Amino acid sequence: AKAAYVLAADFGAGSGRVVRGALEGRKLTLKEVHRFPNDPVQLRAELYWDFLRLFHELKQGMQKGTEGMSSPIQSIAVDTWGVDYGLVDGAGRLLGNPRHYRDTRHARSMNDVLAMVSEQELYSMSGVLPQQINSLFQLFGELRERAADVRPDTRLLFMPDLFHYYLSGEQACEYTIASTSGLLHTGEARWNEVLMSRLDLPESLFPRLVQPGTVLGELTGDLVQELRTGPMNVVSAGSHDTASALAAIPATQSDFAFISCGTWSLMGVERESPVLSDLSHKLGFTNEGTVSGKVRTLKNRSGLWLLQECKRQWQRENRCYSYQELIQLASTATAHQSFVSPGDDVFMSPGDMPARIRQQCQSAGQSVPGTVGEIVRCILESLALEFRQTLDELEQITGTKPAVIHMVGGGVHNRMLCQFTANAAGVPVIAGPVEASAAGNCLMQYVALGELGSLSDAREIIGGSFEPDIYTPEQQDCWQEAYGTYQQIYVLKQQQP
Ligand code: LFR
Repeated sequence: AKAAYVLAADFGAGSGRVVRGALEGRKLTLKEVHRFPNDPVQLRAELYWDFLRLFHELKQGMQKGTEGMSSPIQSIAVDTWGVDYGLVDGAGRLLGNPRHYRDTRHARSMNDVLAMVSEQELYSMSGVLPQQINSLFQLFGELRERAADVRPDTRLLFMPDLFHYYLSGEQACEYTIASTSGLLHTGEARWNEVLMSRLDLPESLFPRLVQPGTVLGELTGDLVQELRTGPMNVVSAGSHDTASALAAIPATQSDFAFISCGTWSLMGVERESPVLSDLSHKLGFTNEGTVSGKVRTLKNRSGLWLLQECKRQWQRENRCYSYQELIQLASTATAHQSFVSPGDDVFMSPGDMPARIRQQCQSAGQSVPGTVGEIVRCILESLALEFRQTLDELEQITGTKPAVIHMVGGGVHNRMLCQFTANAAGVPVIAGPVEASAAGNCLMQYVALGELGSLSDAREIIGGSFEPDIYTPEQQDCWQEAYGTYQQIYVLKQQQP
């Protein structure tokens, strides 16, 4: 069979890449053609994404991905991190750079909304856990600040939709990315007008919703000329990176938990219907849409963010380490000395993370990690213990204990983290593919193009195309003990009245 080529642009919160996918018979291969950093920009008190730069990188990637190819590229799709959006005016101009979800102002907007609609109500109306990053809160705050800029023909587009718009001229919001906003009806591809009217959000802001795997249109003539790529389709695949990553999990059984680990770690299970109990709310689980119309019940916590920020801080202090060096240092540090709660709010905004980590260890009466190796070890062990905690909670809220953990995303490179996770969780970790978001993005393009029939078809392709690494649990006794300590400090204490 002749190969069918597509381009997948996957923007993470820390870095982006453009990948060329080739489907030949039942085998998918990925070739990374362009990779670039994605650094937030602080401007006065505000934190932004540099959209124009990101669009430039996208174009670079498209050029590199088509250069020298004798076969045509059939389509392109973009997936990105969740919740963030841009506004465009009636002429299609971008109304300023999209705000970053880590902007500290969103906390206030959330409080203002919660004064109007309670947390419980928001949770049951949207299925989405109220968290300050949600588009709903961001938008509420933004509209108050710049009400005059919003006209009847102003439109909101989530990050991937924004890229798709400037590639194709078509305005639409794709379902999986919209499902991170808190603005849809629970588990449905339908804007929540009830919520909009209660919060005075103009319905006119919201364009039509499209399903994952939809051909939106064609690359504009201007871009075909500028980039010399030849014509291609612009597709809404799974536009949320997490939805795309889950589409590329080579699961052969249904009782699995997944961890998509990058800057964030998203851990959960795939289900037919959302979990909306008081317990799942209290434990911090949210429900987002999958590419096949199911639900992902998951916890959205910090992943490698802590490590990334520590690395940046050490760089500022003129101590530059590669990730490999950091892990090497961690491997020589003593095990199970101190733990942090990686998802704690104190770690949310950028800054001197090593200091915050020491601070948290100290306030919890633990030994304070001093060396770089000790800090890195503390982060990785804490992440693994948090995964174990989440696994237990998933069992509590769904009644089923997952038999394995599928881990995908950049975190898979971190072999120490994978092994720690298996050790802490007491179940095997099946790790890979690393570029799950890009792979899932490609697969849904093939579904849109009619090259593949369905998601289960797509998952089989992943199983036959990538060899996973399997980690079996080790050192169960000392990890069990560590888990007890972690729970004592960060879980049980909080449950006491
Ligand atoms: C992961 C992710 C999460 C989302 C977070 C913030 O990259 O998409 O799913 O909640 O970014 O947008």
